[in-house]
Amino acid sequence: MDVQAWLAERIPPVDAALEAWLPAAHAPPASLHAAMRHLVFPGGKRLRPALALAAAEAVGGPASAALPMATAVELVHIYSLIHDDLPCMDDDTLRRGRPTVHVAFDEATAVLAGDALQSLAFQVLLSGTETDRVAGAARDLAEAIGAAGLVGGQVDDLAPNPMSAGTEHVLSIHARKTAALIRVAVVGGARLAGGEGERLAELAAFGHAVGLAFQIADDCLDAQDEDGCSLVAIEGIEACRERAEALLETALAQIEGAGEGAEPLRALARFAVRRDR
Ligand code: GRG
Repeated sequence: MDVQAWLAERIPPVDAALEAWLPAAHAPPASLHAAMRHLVFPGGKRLRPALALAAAEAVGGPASAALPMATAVELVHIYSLIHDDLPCMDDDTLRRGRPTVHVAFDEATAVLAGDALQSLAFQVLLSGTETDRVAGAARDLAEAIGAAGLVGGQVDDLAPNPMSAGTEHVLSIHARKTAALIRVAVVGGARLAGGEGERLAELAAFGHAVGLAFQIADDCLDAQDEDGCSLVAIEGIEACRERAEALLETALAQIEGAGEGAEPLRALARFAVRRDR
């Protein structure tokens, strides 16, 4: 299938929702609002929203049912990028070729913009009308991005030389720091479209494997970066490429029985792992 054509149709409503929910850049406090928008527009690949929408289609719903989840996961993703770039964390001055938020604004504004984006994510998600589905998705999102997920993974990533603890420890960091948000995007998107039971369990396993494969593919793309917590430094680039492909196969096997409606999800998984940026 033509994943670019699918994305060209599905992502504009996500961009429109982000635009509608984010406070206007000129409204006071303008520095906060402009900082919140800095990495949202222009955005990145919008991979997590795309996965949420595709998961909705995979369980037979319209992609539009997953729009609150798609919007929320992108807001959380942007918050995590802003905080990850801070001097007390990765200390990066450039992201996607533009100044990071603490460079374009200041450190306090960057911290607070990240905080506000995280709050806005839950506001958007909880504004969905199917209250039982929304409550499940919000609970899953909170778990995925807290101490047991994104934040805990980041803490272990920031520890001195996390790679010295070996492959399993690095995979555990990747699982929490990267795969948890990808998994919850998939599961939450499916939940909002009415997915339940075994289908959600399969999609959770799919999301976990795609998330790990995505991060290992990222490690391969950043192989020359000696600062990050990367499996490439332990296993070498060829072994990592093979591991990412094996995880992709594991992921696809989870949704083997999901039929034609899961084609966009399969195509996105391949794109996430085989991309060149
Ligand atoms: C600070 C709480 C906190 C968490 C930070 C997600 C994260 C944890 C940090 C972001 C930096 C990073 C390298 C994360 C690993 C996941 C990853 C490869 C993020 C980049 O995702 P893309 O490629 O980004 O989807 P775009 O630019 O396309 O939006």
